[in-house]
Amino acid sequence: IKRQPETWRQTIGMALSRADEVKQTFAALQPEEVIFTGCGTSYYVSIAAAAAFQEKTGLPAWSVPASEVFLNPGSVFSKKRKTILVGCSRSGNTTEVVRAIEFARQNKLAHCFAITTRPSSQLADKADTVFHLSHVQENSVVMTGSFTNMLLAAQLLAGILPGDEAYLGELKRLPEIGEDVIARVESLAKDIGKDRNFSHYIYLGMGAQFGLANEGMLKLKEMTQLFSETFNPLEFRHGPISVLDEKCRVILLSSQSIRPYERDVVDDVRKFGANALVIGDRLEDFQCDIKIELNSGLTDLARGVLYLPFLQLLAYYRTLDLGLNPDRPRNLDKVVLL
Ligand code: F1P
Repeated sequence: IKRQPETWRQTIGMALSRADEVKQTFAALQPEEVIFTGCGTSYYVSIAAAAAFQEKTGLPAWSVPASEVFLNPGSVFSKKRKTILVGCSRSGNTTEVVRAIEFARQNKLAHCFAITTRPSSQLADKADTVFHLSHVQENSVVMTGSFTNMLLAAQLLAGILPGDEAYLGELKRLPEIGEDVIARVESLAKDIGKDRNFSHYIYLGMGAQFGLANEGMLKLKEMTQLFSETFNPLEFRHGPISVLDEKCRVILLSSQSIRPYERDVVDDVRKFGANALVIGDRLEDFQCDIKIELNSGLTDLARGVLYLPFLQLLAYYRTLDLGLNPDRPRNLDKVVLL
């Protein structure tokens, strides 16, 4: 978890060294949409990546779980559009994502791009273009640094294609800011992780932050098996809010662009007796139980990976407090095969 900023530096170097080549690929293909896909954590990368990609490139971009690509292709592909399919996978060997790429290529439905940490994998072999993150080698079953690095690679691509120097400049600052964030939040995560008062964790996030909220939720679920779920903050009020009680901890991944709406949701969370933790930038105007300031000074779409170290460390320390081994999540293997 703590070595992530150093790996982000290498991901930035890798992506920028490929800038001319990927620009040429996209220019030659003239895609009309980009679909990001993956499984589990890598699907959550896809959700956050698609949001940044569409905003920055202007190309329609969205995400689907990899199984939808080959089991439900009619609802994924429109024959009228030229598509780039981006498969995200740490291992590059998860059956669903490999089949998704195979299916799209065999049926000439898309040009296939891969983002993976394993250059010698089925996904890397089958894709037309590959972003290799071979400097990110994780041995753990639960993914941490692979998530942030795959997301950062996709965000860099989203900045490179339109030549958005302001966005690329923000992304280049992430390693340094990340080191500061980790140094400041680790002891907080440890203390909060030891708090035994909560048996139900709810993660809230909107837009790209929805993918990140899901990833925070999944880390806690995989490592601790505690009950955890994710909602869009405003959707949360349309029913799910009825579950709130003093056993719930609600973790909001704040986006500055929707701040007044978020404040109302947090007020509701506290009104109904639950605990509200908010993480983000410039949190001074929230009335909540815990604030985790990222202090990044970055825009909502650039700040993304900075939320993760705290969420990962929180899950890690909660796991240790429960007497469980965070490297041995129940019922889960490193690579899920069909
Ligand atoms: C995807 C995944 C992870 C999960 C576990 C098993 O792997 O399902 O989301 O946490 O590690 O694999 P991959 O396709 O990214 O290798």
